[in-house]
Amino acid sequence: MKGTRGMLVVFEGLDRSGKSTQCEKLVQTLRNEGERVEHMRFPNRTTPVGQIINNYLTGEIQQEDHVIHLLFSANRWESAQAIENHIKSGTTVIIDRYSYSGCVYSAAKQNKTMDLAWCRHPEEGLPRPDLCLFLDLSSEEAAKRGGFGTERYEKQDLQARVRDLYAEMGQHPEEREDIVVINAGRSIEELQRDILKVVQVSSRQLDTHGRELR
Ligand code: ADP
Ligand code: DGP
Ligand code: NA
Ligand code: NA
Repeated sequence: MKGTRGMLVVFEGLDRSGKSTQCEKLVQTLRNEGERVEHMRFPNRTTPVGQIINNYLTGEIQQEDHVIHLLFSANRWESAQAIENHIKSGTTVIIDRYSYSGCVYSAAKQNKTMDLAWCRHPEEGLPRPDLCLFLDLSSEEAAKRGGFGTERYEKQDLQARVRDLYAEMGQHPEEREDIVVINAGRSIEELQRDILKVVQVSSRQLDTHGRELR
């Protein structure tokens, strides 16, 4: 794909919706086409902040809701400059979860002082994705898939609220244009084809409208 900068594409969805599977396939496909692609994921559990998050998710430690929210956000800010540098140098960046997760998982806790608007604030100023692929699957379908139920948020009632909050974010003027809803209840191959098409369309739109950073 021509152009002066790389695209920023993020995958979002419930736990077990197929994000990591599709993220890897897209990275491979684009690399096979000769594109430079950087593959990232959040939370990035390898940094000191990420290790605290990991211990929280596995249940080894507790954290106050606002504190862990800000740490998840800090974990993205740790990589913000790197993301921007990659994009500017013409590398496509594909990320497994981003700010949308940051907002909906925290808002799903129903803490009185943490509505969606509050949860958005620490995310403001992070590199803005060109495209957010939301892999949409019901919490019932997600629960049927392998491995569900080991980490902190992998409970069906919370996941159901997360899905509703993703839908709410999809209506918001800030994110509406960036989100494409993908029906994730189909085969891996079907999804892969659909996702590639959406990415190609989005890339052509960038070529038409200019690739300056947003
Ligand atoms: P996520 O990253 O969203 O948690 P994964 O890609 O890890 O999801 O997939 C979760 C589980 O579901 C894995 O066992 C994976 O093999 C399986 N899976 C992924 N995509 C599909 C699909 N389209 N249909 C059925 N099972 C899938
Ligand atoms: P995984 O994507 O499988 O590595 O799981 C990460 C878990 O953490 C998953 O349940 C979603 C949740 N999560 C991801 N990002 C954030 C965030 O920024 N804030 C909160 N509260 N939870 C997040
Ligand atoms: Na998970
Ligand atoms: Na994953």
